[in-house]
Amino acid sequence: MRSPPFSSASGSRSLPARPIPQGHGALNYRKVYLAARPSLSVRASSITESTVTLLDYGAGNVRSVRNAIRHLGFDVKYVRKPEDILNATRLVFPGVGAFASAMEVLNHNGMAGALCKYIEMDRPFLGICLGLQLLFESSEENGPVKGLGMIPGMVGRFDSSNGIRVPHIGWNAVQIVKDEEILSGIAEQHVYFVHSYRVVPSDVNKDWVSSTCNYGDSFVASISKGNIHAVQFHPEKSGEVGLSLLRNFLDPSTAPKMKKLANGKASTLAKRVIACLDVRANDKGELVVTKGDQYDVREHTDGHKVRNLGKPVDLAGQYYNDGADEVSFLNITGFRDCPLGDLPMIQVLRYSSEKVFVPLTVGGGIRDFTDENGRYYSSLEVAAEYFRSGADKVSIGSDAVYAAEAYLKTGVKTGKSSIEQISRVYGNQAVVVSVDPRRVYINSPDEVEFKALKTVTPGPHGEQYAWYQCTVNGGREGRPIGAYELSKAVEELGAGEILLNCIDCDGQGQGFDIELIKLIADAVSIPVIASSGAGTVEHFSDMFQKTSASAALAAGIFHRKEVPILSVKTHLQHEGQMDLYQMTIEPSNDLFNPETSVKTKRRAGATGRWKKKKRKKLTEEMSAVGQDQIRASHILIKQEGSHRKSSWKEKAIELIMELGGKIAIGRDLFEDLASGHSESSSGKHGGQLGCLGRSNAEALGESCILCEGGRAQ
Ligand code: 1PR
Repeated sequence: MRSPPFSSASGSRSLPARPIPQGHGALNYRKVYLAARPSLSVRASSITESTVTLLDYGAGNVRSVRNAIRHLGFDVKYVRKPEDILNATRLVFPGVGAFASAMEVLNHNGMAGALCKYIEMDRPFLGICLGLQLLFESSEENGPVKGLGMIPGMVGRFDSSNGIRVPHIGWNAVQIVKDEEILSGIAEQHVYFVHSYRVVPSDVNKDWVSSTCNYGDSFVASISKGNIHAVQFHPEKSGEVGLSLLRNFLDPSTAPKMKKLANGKASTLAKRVIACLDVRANDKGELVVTKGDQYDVREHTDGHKVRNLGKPVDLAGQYYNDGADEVSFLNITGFRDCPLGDLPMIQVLRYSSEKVFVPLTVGGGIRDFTDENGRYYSSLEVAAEYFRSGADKVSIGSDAVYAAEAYLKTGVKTGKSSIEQISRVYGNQAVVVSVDPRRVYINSPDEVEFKALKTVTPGPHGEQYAWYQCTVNGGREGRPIGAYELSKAVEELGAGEILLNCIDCDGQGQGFDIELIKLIADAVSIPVIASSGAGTVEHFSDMFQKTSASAALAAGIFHRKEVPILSVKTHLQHEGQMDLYQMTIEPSNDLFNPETSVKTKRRAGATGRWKKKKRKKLTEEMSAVGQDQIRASHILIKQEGSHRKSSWKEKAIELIMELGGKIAIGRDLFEDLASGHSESSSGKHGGQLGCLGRSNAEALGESCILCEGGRAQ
């Protein structure tokens, strides 16, 4: 086995209901969006212009940020010494890990001084996550600890006593409080946050605060002054919205003018929909995505081969395009293989992180181990390699069970368990514990020392109670600990999130185990991801209605293409469980430029008179009211009746996106597009109300223009 190259300690804090579902069938929103953007790398006229300096101070992985910058057409140069900071023309600082250790490294290698000097000179700077927090005077995290002191104020912990789950993980909307071009296109959009500490807006920092977000109470989502910008969220993990912010920073000449300050309403943290890829080597040794029934991944016929549902990198990319809020890889035989010998898995992560701009979690085999050459690796080193390869979070299965058992036995936190080691360096938001429980029926709760519940689905012999036994090694071995006890213990040890599977429900498509999810979600104050058993969109809404889980994960229905991710999100939105679905696309100035490229002209010409007319109209409207006021409904409604086929709607959306309008679409259209039956809506409304009926428009909230009789009101 070739030993992987390790560095001391590295990893990522960068982590991402993503309101950017993709069209199914003919329309690919992301493709349209990207096609409409000019190539930034071509525009950059010199090496200096196209080079971005990235401050990786050695404490973790900045691969996701690097990938996002490269995806936008820029080159990345890493800071190796303090002078590199001073020589930078644009500096991106994706802070990684805990506040104290970051400051220690920055002070030790002289980067702190160089950073302060660079910022004082008002040179282009973008801090991300901890890169925002470090600019403040101090942080409560393991402290107080002194920060760079560039902005007055202290970084404090979210207060979980008011009922919120900490860390704040997931997609939340920002409210703009200061007109900054870098924020064009992100007002009221959901972006991905993952953090336990935050800055509260106050009189002392009000000159700096450019946007806020709401979680429990209001906190600073971004700061801006002159050329100095920093964001608490992760643009590199916030899909297209995040990429547009990065683009605004990297090439301000393309940033659209912000014509209207959109204060926006406070949003709530959206429920996440996660696609999971169980990965293992098949009998030929190729790494494939597989899927089990109650953890049995072999065909029942055909020589009992490992089921092969596709290639990991392709599927991860597809689920990103389909609107997944996160993608998880579980290396399901990691428990028996040497995890770092599994270089294909590391390659899968590397390639996936180049095209997936939402958080990637990887699990399987995260534990201390000794390889065949006698070399010992700590679980921290294993995790570090995963982080370095593009993972945003690691998920620990079997090893977390052993750690919880030991902790419950002795009551002592040794600091040596994988959960403790990894959370200490990377923060607890980077550590997920994956629980694989099996339901055990009993007649009385006194039969076991573990938490049991009275079940609504009695056992095969009429048993009225059940407890959930944790297992290790892919469900092969039951352990003397319940899922309830385990979850509480791992929270205390430093886990930031629980991925709650259920062996009985896995692959059955009969719905989530609501009793189990409620039991665990009520027991802990960290986010819980409900997993196993999803078969219909109603299973998701039912689970979210009945439990306080923060996210839902599914595998089989997505792999088998029975239910697209977009349909799940549409349904959740319909049920009021997801914030308004909308897309904001930055305008492509090229469309208005007399020097428009031949390619664009041809595209414009090809769509005929209709499109030309609408472009003219939209151009006028855009200059009159600002690009964020343009809605698809204007076009959609007016075209109703004259076109019977779905393609006109798709063209309309495509056009809006090219022109940079914000799209708020009615539920009918949304569902039609999701299911690929968009002509049905014209029939439904007889060409009168179009696809944006009043009630649907109202349901979509303020940002929707109501349409009646072909007129926008
Ligand atoms: O113990 O740290 O090496 O981690 C191993 C990881 O691999 C654990 O997270 C464990 O859950 C997972 N795993 C091990 N064996 C299997 C198996 O299926 N034989 N997969 C397995 C677990 C469960 C979910 C699945 C959902 C949704 N898969 O991740 O994706 O149940 O499925 P559905 O929507 O089709 O019902 P370690």
